[in-house]
Amino acid sequence: MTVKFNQLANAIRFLSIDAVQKANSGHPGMPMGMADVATVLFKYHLRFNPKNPNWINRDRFILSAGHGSMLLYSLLHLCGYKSISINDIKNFRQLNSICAGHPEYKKGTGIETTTGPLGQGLGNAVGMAIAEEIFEKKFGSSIINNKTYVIASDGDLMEGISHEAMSLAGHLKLKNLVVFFDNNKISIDGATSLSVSDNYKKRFESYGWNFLEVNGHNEKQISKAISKASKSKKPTLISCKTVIGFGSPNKSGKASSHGSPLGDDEISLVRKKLKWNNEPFKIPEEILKEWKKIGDRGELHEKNWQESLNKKNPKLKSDLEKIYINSDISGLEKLIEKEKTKYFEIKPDLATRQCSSVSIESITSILPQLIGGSADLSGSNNTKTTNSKIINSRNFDGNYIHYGVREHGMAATMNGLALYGGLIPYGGTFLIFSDYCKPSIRLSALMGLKVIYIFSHDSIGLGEDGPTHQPIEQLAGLRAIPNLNVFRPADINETLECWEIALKSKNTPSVIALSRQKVPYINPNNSKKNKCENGAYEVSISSHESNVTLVASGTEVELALKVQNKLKENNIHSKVVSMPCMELFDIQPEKFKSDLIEEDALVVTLEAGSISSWQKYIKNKGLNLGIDQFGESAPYKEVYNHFNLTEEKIINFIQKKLRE
Ligand SMILES: Cc1ncc(C[n+]2csc(CCOP(=O)(O)OP(=O)(O)O)c2C)c(N)n1
Repeated sequence: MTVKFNQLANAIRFLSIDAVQKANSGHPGMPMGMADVATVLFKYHLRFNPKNPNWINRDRFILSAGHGSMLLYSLLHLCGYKSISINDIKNFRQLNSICAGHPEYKKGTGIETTTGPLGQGLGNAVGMAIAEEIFEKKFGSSIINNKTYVIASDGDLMEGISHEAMSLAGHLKLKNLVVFFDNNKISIDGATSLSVSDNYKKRFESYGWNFLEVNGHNEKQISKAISKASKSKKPTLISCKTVIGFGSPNKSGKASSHGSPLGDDEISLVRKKLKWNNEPFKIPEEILKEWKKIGDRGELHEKNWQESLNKKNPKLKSDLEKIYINSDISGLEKLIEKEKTKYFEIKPDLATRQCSSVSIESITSILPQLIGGSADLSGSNNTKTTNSKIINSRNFDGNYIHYGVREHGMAATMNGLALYGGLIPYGGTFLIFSDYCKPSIRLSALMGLKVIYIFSHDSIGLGEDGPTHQPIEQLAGLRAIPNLNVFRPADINETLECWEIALKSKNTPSVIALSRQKVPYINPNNSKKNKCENGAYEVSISSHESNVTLVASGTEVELALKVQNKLKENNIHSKVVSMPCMELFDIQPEKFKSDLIEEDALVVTLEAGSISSWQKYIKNKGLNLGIDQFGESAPYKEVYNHFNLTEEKIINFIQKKLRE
C-alpha cells in the first residue's frame, strides 16, 4: 500500500494531540496546522542525518514557535533520531524527559536551539545562516552549503526582536535562510486582527527579502515555494496560510486549539474526520516505514558529502576539523602569559575597555574562529581592532559584524553563531543596554553556549551621559542569571585573564564589564597562574595584623587601594581583595573563601552599582558601599563624590564603623 502524503502529516498531528492530551498540558493547534508544511520540508528538501545529528553540513531546522514543540519531537521521532523514542513522547512535559514543554537545546539530539520565548529562534537562525556563509567562504560551497529553515508564528513576527533580526538578515542577503510563517491569524487572545495589521509582504520586501505566499495545506505549492527559495539570492519568507488546529471539527481556526489539550471527545472527532483509526501513540507500520525512509536518506547525503570532502586537499579537511569540530584554542595560554609579562613591565594606565581591545587584538591574531561585533558602538566598546575584517553581504571572509543598533538581535544572533558550531562570538554594547539583550543572554546561559558579551561604560564613571546611561542594577541583574560568569576586571592583567577564562570555559557564557575611564595597573606581581580563575585574590595587605578587608571590583579596586593607604596613615591596617568574578569565587572551597575574606575582619565591599549582590559577603558587621538609586549627569568625579564614593567619605564610614 502506498502511503499518502496526508497520512505522513497526520502521524505528526496525532502524536502531537495525544501527547498533549496525556500530559494534560501543551499546545496542539500549531503542530496540527503546520504538519503539512513540515512534512513537505522533511520529505523533499531538508538534508539531515538522524544517525549523525552533528553532521556539519546538515540543514538546520529551527522551531521558533517553540510552544509547538510536539511538532519537532514528532518529526525527530518519526525520522529515526535515537534521542526521541515513543516513550519520550509519552513522557512529554514530564521531569527529565527530552520532550520538555518547550524545545531545549541538546547537542546531538536534533534539537538545534532552545525556543519558547517568541522571536529568539528567528535571531538564532540569522546567526546560523551567517555562520554557514562564513564556513562556506572558508571551505568552499561544495563543502558547506547547508540551509537554515525556521518555522515562525504570528507571535514570533510580532516580537521586536524579529524586526531587528530579519532586517539584519536582509541587509546581509542571507540567501540560505528560509522562514515559514505560520500565517494562521490566531494568537492567544483571539484573532490577530485584534492587535496587528502589518502588511507582511511590504514589511519583508522592504528588508530585502523574497516574499512568497502558499496555501499551507497544499503539498505542491509548499514544495514549489521551497524550491524557488533555494535558488534565491536573498532570504525568503514563505507565508503559509494555515488553519490552527487543522482537523478539529470544533476547535480548528480558533484560539481554543492553541494552548490546551483538545479533550478526549474532540480528539475522537478528529480521528473520525482525518480517518485515523489508531490508538494513541500507535503509528501504522507502513507510515512509520515511510517516515523512516525519509530519515534514512540522510546517510547517503552525508556519505556523498564525505566523499567530496575526501577529494579536497587534506589540509582543508584537517582545518575544518580543527576549527569546526574542536574549536581549537591551543596557543591561548602561552599568548596570554606573554601579554601579561609585557604589561607587567609597562604597567599602563588604561580604561579597561582599552585593555579589552588590546586583549582582543592579540587573541584574534591566533584564533580565527572569534567573530566580533558591536551594536553600533564599536569605537566605544573597543571591540574592533586592526585584526577585524568586516563581514558584509558581498564578503563573509571576515571576523567582525556591524550589528547596527540592534542589541537584542545581536545577542540572539551570537547564540546562533555559537550553536552552528566552531565559532566563538563576542559582541558589545554599553552595560546599561545589556537590558536590551537580556532575554538572549538568559538563553546563552540556559543553553550553556560560549558567547562573550562585552559591556563597556560599566558605571557612573561614564559621567555626563547621566542616569539613562549609567548602569546601577545591571551587574546585580546579570549576576542573578544562573550559569553566567560576570567579569569586572580592574586592569590589563585582569582583563587578559578574564578573556582567557571566557575563552576556555566550555558551557558557560561570559559578560565582561569594562570601564570608560582610565585605571592604573594594580597587579602586584606577575604570575603564570590566572589569578581571576578563583574569582578573587589579594592585591595588597598593609599588615598581617589588618582588621579591615576591602573587597572591590573593576574601577573600584583603585579606590580601595587609595583608601588602604589613607587608613594606614591613621594606623588602620587593611587588605584589598579584587573580586573580578563573584560566580567563580562563590564556588571555591570554604577555606579559600574564609582565608581571603576572614570572618573576624570588618568587610567593606565597594562597587559603583547596586549593593544587592554584595550583601552575602559582609556577614553581620560589614559595610556595603555602592549605589542604589539612579545616577546623575555630571563629570564623573563629581558623580562619585555625590554618591559618597571618595577616599575621605569611605574612610569616615570605616572609622565610624570601627568605633561602634
Ligand atoms: C516572548 C514571549 N511572549 C509571550 C509568550 C507566550 N505565548 C506563547 S504562544 C503566544 C502567541 C500565540 O500566537 P501565535 O504565535 O500566533 O501561535 P499560534 O497560536 O499560531 O500557535 C504567546 C503570547 C511567549 N512564549 N514568548
